[in-house]
Amino acid sequence: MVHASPFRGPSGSGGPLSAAALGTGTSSVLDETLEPVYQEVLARNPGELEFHQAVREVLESLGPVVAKHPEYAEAAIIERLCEPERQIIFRVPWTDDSGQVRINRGFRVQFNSALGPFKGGIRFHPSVYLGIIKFLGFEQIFKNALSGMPIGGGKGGSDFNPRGRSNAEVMRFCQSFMTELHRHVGEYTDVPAGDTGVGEREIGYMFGQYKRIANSYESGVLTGKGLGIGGARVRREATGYGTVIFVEEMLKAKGTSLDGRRGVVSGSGNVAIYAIEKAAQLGGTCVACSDSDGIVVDEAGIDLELLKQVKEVERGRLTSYAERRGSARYIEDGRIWEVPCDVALPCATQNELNHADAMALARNGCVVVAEGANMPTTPDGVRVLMDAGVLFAPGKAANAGGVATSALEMQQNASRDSWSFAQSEEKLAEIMRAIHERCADTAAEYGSPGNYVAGANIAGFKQVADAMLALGVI
Ligand code: NDP
Ligand code: 2IT
Repeated sequence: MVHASPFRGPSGSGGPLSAAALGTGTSSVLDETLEPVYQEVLARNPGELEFHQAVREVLESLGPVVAKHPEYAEAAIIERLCEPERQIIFRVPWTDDSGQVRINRGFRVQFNSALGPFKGGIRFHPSVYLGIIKFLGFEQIFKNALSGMPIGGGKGGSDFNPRGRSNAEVMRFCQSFMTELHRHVGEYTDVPAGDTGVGEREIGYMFGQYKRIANSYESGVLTGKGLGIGGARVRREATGYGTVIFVEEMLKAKGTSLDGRRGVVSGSGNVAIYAIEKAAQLGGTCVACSDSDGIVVDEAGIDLELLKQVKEVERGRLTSYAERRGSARYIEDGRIWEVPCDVALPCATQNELNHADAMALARNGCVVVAEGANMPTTPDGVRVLMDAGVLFAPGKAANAGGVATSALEMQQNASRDSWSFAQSEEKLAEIMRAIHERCADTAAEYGSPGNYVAGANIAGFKQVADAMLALGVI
């Protein structure tokens, strides 16, 4: 189903947008040794604009690294990093409730396994095409390295739109998807998890089908499972919690905190809900969130119990939240980044915060932007925020808590163990503090103190590059 979107990035309409629409037109100059690598990526992957954007964003940080380490160029590390190890595209046939046979396209891009088995989520959204899965898989390589866990990078998904589909339809779709995917995944090969449109319900159906085909209760083949079928405590909360813990670390480094701060969060899915929850636990108040139809502004602070009821239990829309909450206003097609805030957390989708949005945030006194979503800020948006002195946390650092906790789930599955909520949450906090420190230290070491984009890209890249060197030309 095609629906109106308040975001200027890809919405429900499917397929790529132009570079101008993505806000990727005004890039800074690349290092002269990296420009030909980028041109080759453009030529080899035509039309995959989000993938081009994600590659360019990393390459823009790597000038000082390749200058200091000629061994990376000699071994063609960057060229190899930009080419996925394996890309799988498959037909997903299923039958809807009226008996009509439907066809979707499934993807799994196994991008890089230098650090461990491919690891990354599965996205179900009508906008999914190869360029989206490749940008997500590429980002995942560096994010997973930053997490400090032994996991490589991959991503999968389908252009299936779960919106409006019955439970039985979602189940049949997931079973058909896994019927093909099962031969490509495994505890030591590739371990998918959730992403947009894929949560505990979908992971449960996919695990059920995997278990049936493989005749093996191989819990470690998927993460994000429900607690009753081998899932880990805090996985559901991990991405949102981790993003806010990262924000708290950034503010702490500036001698301040989240306490008493006003937040605005885009999206109202898994990441957004638990970002709002952790912000409240740390003394902040989130006053707005969104879905792809509109925004809710609730000056009394978002009522989390009601939001969870509407989104997690009823799988409803934000209009339903607004109808039941006296202090809330619903604005159809509203611009969330125009709501004044100290802390902005884009937690919906790629390219949802553009140049004009960044200008509005800076003008309204925003002090920190942290990406709960993957690549939600356009390149020119990032530049506006940084030039205005707004603290900026890129997704591959800020939202790494989700995949890190997935790796903790793998660890618990492998040892047939189950940790308490408190123990798991403390581990997540430790990991986020370590990622923050690593990004900050690396940025300073390479001459860009305070630049978390450079810090994340360089630290993640170096770890993967060194592993690739050690593994030889494969
Ligand atoms: P959910 O499906 O739970 O929620 C997504 C939210 O964002 C919904 O409110 C949805 O609105 C909105 N949204 C998503 N895609 C679009 C789009 N193309 N156009 C307009 N609105 C959109 O997903 P998650 O919360 O899990 O994921 C959100 C972001 O966080 C994604 O970028 C994902 O890659 C990233 N992420 C997720 C992790 C995880 O563990 N789940 C880990 C790290 C990053 P609507 O309901 O109207 O579609
Ligand atoms: O973007 C992401 O990091 C995720 N969707 C989570 C991946 C995972 O394997 O937990």
